Amino acid sequence: GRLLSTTDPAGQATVEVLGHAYQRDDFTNVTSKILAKVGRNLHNQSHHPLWLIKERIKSHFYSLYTCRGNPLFSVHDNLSPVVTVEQNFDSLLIPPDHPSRKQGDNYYLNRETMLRAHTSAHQRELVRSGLDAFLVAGDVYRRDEIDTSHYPVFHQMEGVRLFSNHELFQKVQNSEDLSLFEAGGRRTPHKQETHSLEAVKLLEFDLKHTLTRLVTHLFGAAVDVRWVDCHFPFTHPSFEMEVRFQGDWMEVLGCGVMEQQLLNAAGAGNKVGWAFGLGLERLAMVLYNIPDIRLFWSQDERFLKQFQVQDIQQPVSFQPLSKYPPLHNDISFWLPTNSQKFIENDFYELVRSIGGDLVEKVSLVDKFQHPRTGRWSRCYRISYRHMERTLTQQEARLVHQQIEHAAEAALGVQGRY
Ligand code: FA5
Ligand code: MG
Repeated sequence: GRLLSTTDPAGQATVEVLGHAYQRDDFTNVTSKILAKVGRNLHNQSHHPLWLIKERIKSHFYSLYTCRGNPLFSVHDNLSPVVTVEQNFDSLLIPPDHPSRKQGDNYYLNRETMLRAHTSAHQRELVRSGLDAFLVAGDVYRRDEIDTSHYPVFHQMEGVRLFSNHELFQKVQNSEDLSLFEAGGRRTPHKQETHSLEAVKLLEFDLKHTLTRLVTHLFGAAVDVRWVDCHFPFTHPSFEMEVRFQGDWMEVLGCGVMEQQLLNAAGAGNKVGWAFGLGLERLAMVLYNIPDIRLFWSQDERFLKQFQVQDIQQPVSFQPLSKYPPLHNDISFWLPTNSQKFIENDFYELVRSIGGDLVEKVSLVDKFQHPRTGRWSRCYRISYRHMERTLTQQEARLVHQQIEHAAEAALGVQGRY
């Protein structure tokens, strides 16, 4: 919070986003660097790799799932990223004191409004409008760590599918006795209290089957996939899918059986459903072998022209731009006497807002406590790398010094430079 008020033009009482003015308050922490990205809509920019992967997912769902000859899933890719805090959290049953609401993790316009942190923020309104099956694609905003697969603005695709009793059980023999709901049930690791086990098992199977089909459609049958159990306040049970990428497992999506309380509140209490949210950058990185998430923001024709295919199904053989060498510079400082006052994401944000896309990664390399004063010291290594040319040590030094000064001015740390 504090950091940002100091970097914004003094005395400005409102923040302008997409033509609307929002009253600033003690929650406002959005920066001009971030606001400059709102409205870029990379996912709607024809032949951008994020557009291409979105189109391929859409066409997969259109061709596979139809209802009397019409696509079953409707697609929403133009919903404003400015949402209420209520939409982003409360509508998804995320409790008032949940850690995901922290100012340190989100971009707030003020106490009531924020840049959405996930496309799930639109689940309730779309279900309420009567839709049974939909996809939402959009830009989402988070204050997060800095490395080659995390960026403060990224893109998600949400999918939701609801089933009536008849729809879920139609393929099951002797299904007359089966029911979606069961009275007096208990919540277990496998199901919610109101759901019947039969319903949950079919939903879970359909969800995993749908997503496995999607990734094999995108990557081919050789793709290595695994499921990990996890937790979201708006689904139960919940899972994450990981895909093998460059020798490691990379998380590409979260999903699960929708909490019935959410459906009840959205006027669909007679149905059950599943939902997923996937990271479009992560999938595009795997599909096209894109080594760094910053490249999606590149305006370099050598990058963009590679995605100019005639037909969206045509394979793209992406030639990574050669990687120019990185430069590493360390920064060490004493934390404020009350070390709780130091928010790591405030530091990451400061580094990103000064270093911009020159910063590839920030990693904590050392911390220790002074034996006498009790103060904590931290040392971070900042890796600088330009995507399109070789950086000079002098250029990197200049940026690094600005970061050193700004950290002292804004974060209450004391440089050991
Ligand atoms: C969510 O955002 C949930 N809303 C997903 C969900 C939807 C669960 C519906 C259940 C039902 P998560 O924070 O894990 O979950 O993010 C989902 C995906 O977004 C991740 O798997 C990853 O692919 C991508 N992602 C998350 N953070 C970043 C980031 N900083 N940069 C790039 N991609 C990211
Ligand atoms: Mg996750």
